[in-house]
Amino acid sequence: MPTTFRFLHAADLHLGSAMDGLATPDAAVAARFAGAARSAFSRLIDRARAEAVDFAVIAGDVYDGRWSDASIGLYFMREVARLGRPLFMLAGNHDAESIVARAAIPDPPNLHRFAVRRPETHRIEALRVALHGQGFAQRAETRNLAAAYPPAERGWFNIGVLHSALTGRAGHEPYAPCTPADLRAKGYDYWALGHVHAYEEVARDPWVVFPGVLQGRSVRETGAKGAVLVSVEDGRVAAVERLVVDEVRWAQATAELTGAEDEAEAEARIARLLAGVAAEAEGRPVALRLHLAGATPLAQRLRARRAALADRVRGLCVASGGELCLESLRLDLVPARPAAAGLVPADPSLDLAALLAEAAADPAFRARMAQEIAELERRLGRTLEEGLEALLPEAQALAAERAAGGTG
Ligand SMILES: [Mn+2]
Repeated sequence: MPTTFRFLHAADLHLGSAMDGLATPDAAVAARFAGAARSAFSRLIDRARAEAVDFAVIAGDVYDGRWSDASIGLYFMREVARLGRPLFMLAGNHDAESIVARAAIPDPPNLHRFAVRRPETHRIEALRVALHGQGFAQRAETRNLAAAYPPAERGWFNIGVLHSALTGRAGHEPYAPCTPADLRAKGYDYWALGHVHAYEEVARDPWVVFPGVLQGRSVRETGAKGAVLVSVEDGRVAAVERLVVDEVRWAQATAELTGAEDEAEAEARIARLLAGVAAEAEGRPVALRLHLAGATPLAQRLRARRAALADRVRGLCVASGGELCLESLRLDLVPARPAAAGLVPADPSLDLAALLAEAAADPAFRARMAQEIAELERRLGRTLEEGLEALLPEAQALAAERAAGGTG
């Protein structure tokens, strides 16, 4: 009885999704981003064929939404047929049965869908594998679908396939909610989840895994993306490894410019950062959101020449050794006096509030204030004396606030 096999677990292909926020004048780069979701899935099929996996599971959101035409469906079916192994899939919230009509395109014979009205079990007799799952009939599935899944079949390797946010995940609709304890109670060996776009190994006993989105689609989905390859030996999970197949990548990085005294130094720091981002992407195009942060005497000049600065950074992107383009440039800089100017640096032990209170109590200071107020009264033609006691604390608070804000 062969109880040693390997399978692929993917989810959230979001075929047909637009790339969000990429503005590049380079048409070739833009086209590569636009086609990235398909390229990533085709690469996944290539890997599955090369690894000779026994079967594959896709846990929902194959399609991002209703098809504008049949080309996305035809593409997907062609790739499923090319896999040449059984593929089990269910509908998620984005491609719920009510959203994606598919009647026009017949499924290839190796494609098996889970029912949406009730849990369904598919079996691979030769491997003694039982897969349990239920797809979404409607987008907003608020029931605990897992609760109705059948108990594990004894002597079989049991896989639960589920599109769910579990107990809730930031940035994801809380669909098909359930707890890890609900899943454990079924006695399955592996839970193939979908819906959450970040890779997450939720548990190992049993294995509960979100493979994450197959291809990042905006700067909110940064880093390596792909699916997982699960190896089963003697009926137990022996290894779960990520298969990184993304075609393009999104990244966020912060260049720390504190202490950078001139533009050459600032650019050198940015260039070092960009080289690191490019290296990490391993040859893929990267859409980068670059933050410039810190306290530098350059702050005001950089802010004032933002457009020129962005062009300068684009030039550094070209020189980075990778294929970087700028998603956006965010400036989070505060001014600082140049160290070379020989000014006394701010003394953190200086208690501004105490100094102001002392000044307010000083008879000479009060006499000077009275003089100023008398002059003001003369110009205004009315008395301000009553307002003096009220104005002082406010002036103190304002001065303290400015000092804390670090404007120099
Ligand atoms: Mn989803």
